[in-house]
Amino acid sequence: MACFEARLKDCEQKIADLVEKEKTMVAFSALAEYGGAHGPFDGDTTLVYNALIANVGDAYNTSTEKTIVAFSAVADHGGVYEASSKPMPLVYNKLITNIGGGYNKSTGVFVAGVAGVYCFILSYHAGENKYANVSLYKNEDLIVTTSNKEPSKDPTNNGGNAVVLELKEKDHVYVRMGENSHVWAGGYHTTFTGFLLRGARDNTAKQDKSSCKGPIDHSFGDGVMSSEDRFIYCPYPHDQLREMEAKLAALENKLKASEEKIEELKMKWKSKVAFTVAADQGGNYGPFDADTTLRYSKKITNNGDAFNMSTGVFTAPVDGVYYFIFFFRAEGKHPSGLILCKNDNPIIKSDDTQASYDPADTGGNAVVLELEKGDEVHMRLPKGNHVWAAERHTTFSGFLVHQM
Ligand SMILES: [Ca+2]
Ligand SMILES: [Ca+2]
Repeated sequence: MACFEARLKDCEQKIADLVEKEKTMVAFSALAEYGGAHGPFDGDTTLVYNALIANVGDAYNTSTEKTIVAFSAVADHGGVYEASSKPMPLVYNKLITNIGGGYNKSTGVFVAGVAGVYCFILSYHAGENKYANVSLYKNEDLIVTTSNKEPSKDPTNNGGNAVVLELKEKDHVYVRMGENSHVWAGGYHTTFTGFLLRGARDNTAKQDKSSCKGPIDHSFGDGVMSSEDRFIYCPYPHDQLREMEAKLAALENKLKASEEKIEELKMKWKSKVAFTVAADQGGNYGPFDADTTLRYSKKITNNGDAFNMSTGVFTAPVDGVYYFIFFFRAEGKHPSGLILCKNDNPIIKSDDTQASYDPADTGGNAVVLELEKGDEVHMRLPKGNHVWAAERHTTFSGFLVHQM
């Protein structure tokens, strides 16, 4: 029983620590340790002192929880910007915003100064009756794409895509134009945006149960005690024994509730939900005779596992404000479009009409939603519609903005 009481006390202390974390005493000292020169950067930068000496109260975050990284840039090369027979970097050379200095407008490359979860959104405008193909890369890996076919009678197209990505420090993210493709880089249209959702944080604090070694045997065995036992234990009267057992059971329940509370409090950190998934059915998908939930079978990011890869349904793990963004590509053979639904109710949509002269288009939309724990969000492919579900064109992303 003493052991249970100790565990319970430990749990209660942990709960108090977690709840009072922000009210505890604060004192820190930290060093900037980057092995030499750090910078210069393109814009103002938060210098993260990454080597801790002391951090009472855990208020100084070496790994960036409160670091701000956000950029937006426009490709402005005076008009048509064209790749040769080889892919080439799409350099968004005009800065709108570059907090944290991670984006380089000369090279078009964003370098993660801190590890964490980032969101990127890219868009292009294309004219001149030429093929457009634009992809976002992480290091050497293609992550998402948006493209159009060479239009016959459709002189103008727009495209875009978005992704939530987990990056390590120094990971590169950039946009590349596919071979023989082009965009209109005349200012304003063709943009690249990125921001840090949240820095990496160590959530791996382990529950220490080592103070209770092995199962506690609080029975009196088969009830037969040696005279020595009797001497040591002093036999309890029956009702006193029952009382102790009841007390023990109550303690066990309280302990279980406390341990669950600890997990729940830890979830507050852990449930920073962020996902990006891509529809990967190998080409044209649909049309079908009835409305269908679009399944996105290629997982790019699924922090918190809130998006169910087999059903295509996102379930809010906590009450909060969430952001969702989707893009699709489709050919003109049939109507195309997608509807974002909250608990089966349509919220926002994007669609395009059937047109034989129009070989391909992309569409997309975004929304901020207040969700309760258990609310579901999915993308509906309406009856008679189709999308292009291949090559990471058709994607669905979302993340928790603020937990309520
Ligand atoms: Ca169209
Ligand atoms: Ca088109």
